[in-house]
Amino acid sequence: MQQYFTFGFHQCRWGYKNWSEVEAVVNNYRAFNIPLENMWTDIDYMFQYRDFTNDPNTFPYPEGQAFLERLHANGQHYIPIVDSAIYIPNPNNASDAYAPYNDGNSSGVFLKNPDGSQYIGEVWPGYTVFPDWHATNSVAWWTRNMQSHHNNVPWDGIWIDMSEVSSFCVGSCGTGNLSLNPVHPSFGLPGEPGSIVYGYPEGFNLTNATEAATATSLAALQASSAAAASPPSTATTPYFSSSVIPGVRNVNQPPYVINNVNGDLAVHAVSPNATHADGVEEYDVHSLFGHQILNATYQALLEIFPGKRPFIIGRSTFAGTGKWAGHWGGDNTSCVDTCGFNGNSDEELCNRWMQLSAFFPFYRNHNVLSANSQEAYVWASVAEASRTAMAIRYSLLPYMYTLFYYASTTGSTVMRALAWEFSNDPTLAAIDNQFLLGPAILVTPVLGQGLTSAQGVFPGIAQGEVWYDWYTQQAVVAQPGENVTIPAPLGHIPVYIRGGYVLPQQEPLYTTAESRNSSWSLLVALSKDGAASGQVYVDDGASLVPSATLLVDFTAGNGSLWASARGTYEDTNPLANVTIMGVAAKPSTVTLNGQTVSNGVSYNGSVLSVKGLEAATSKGAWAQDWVLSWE
Ligand code: MIG
Repeated sequence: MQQYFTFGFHQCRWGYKNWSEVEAVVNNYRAFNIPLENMWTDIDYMFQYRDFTNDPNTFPYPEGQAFLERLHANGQHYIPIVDSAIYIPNPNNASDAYAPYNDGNSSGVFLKNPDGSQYIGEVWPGYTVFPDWHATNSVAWWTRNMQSHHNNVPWDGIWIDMSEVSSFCVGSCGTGNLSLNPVHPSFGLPGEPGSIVYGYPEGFNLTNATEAATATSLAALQASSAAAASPPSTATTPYFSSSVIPGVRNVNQPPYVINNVNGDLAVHAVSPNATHADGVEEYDVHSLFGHQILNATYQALLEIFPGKRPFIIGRSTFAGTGKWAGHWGGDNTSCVDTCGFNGNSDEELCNRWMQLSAFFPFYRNHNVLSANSQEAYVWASVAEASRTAMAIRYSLLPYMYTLFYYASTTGSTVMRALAWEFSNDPTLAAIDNQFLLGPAILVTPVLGQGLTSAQGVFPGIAQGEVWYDWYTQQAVVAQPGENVTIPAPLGHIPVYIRGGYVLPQQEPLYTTAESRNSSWSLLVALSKDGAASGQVYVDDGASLVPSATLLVDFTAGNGSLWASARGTYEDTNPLANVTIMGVAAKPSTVTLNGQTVSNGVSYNGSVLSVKGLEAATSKGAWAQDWVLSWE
């Protein structure tokens, strides 16, 4: 179960230069009235890329504290990155001391070489060591360092990166070399000469011909000077280890097919021969590093925020990690992330992405170093599209939160493939361009460049399933299996509501805290038999073990809608509106608990709308059970 705030929109990028730039982004979102819940910083905030430090020039603690006070006062949150490797200082340079290393070294929490010396790889800070999660003191050491960083920068969650666990050199490359600490990785960073980001999404040449032509020729120039500097190697990758000695275990080059660089498992990650405190070789537990660092971080956050659900995402996870943390997809190209990570984004792609991922559980815009800015306010059409989609998302937060409640208590899913929900229809197994959010929201996004329509099916039609257009609230007319062409100009994402469901809503306001504290509404989508049901789960949105919860059941049928609550969590927000889709004829009376509702009732082509119920529910929408009837 996640905290409520984690379902708000997140803005991240590699390359925010200092606190003022970060705060300017927060202010710009506000100025453009695009909800921003969570602001993130990448490795840029650190002092020389060292975990648990801030650069005193660009991200000083006092300025950060003042900024975070303002951010928190506005109901917003801050999440920094933490890398998996720990800088090991040059022992000959007394001014280079780094406390988290010294603490860890004396606590015996770093991976070793087979000969018992420290395993020293290379990551962003230069030479690094790696936490050994098998060592008895590792979690306590990790927690201490997280705690002291949090004392300096009161963040709200943690982003764990490089946890595969990644290393830039092969093997224990720092052994004997600590006085030669590399000041720069052996590859160019995005934006550095030779690595300028000239990539754009498909179709950029059609929508921005001049810029695209310039970028293409500069990219060609960059590629040809790179080729001149280092001619392409003619060596082919040997898939079988060349150095297999029968009967001898070589964990870096095991005697089976591995499609890794030079067939060597020590490339790009800590070597499989790194050795844990209990003698276990990294080879045997490699895939668990990412899982264990998230567990350690989870334990640390429980110490820092007692009783609260830790908010953590990680790049490497394993079966079961979901109990402690979320997962994000790492270094995707700009074609597959919210507005895209690697390469530049453009207006059209970012517009489509901001709308699509408004229906994903984790909604984060993230960008690579030196690529063009892609915050939602950068293009007017993207700002508008974002506001539109975010209003839908934020209005449905109670529905999404309830889905997470069931996912965390029963193992059910949040985003669903169509075939998962309609498992009796084999034709749906191939559908990968549409998805359901829970059982009742169908999203059919535009996935191609330059398109003005989407294509999608409406599952279950043959069995009498009814689908309502989110925007018009009218039932869709479609044949079973028909691949329907749906108009979807830029800025419009097709969304449908499944008949038979009651969706709880609150007002889409700037932050999730404000939304949680606003009036309720219900969207009732009647099935062909005029029935519907649903639930909403409510608690304080933060506690690991809430002291009070509320579960409300909704049932509609025969011209009535019942709400019936169980539990002791007190929510005093009134009920404002009930919208019922699929009402065959105009009702002559609407009653709430037998009392005629005389104002705020309208009927428009199968949609019955009842507004202004606040006065009748002023103690809270679910404070007592009720029945709304129409006939
Ligand atoms: O080697 O911290 O996947 O999200 O922006 C790149 C910089 C290191 C990889 C992560 C990406 C992050 C980047 N990191």
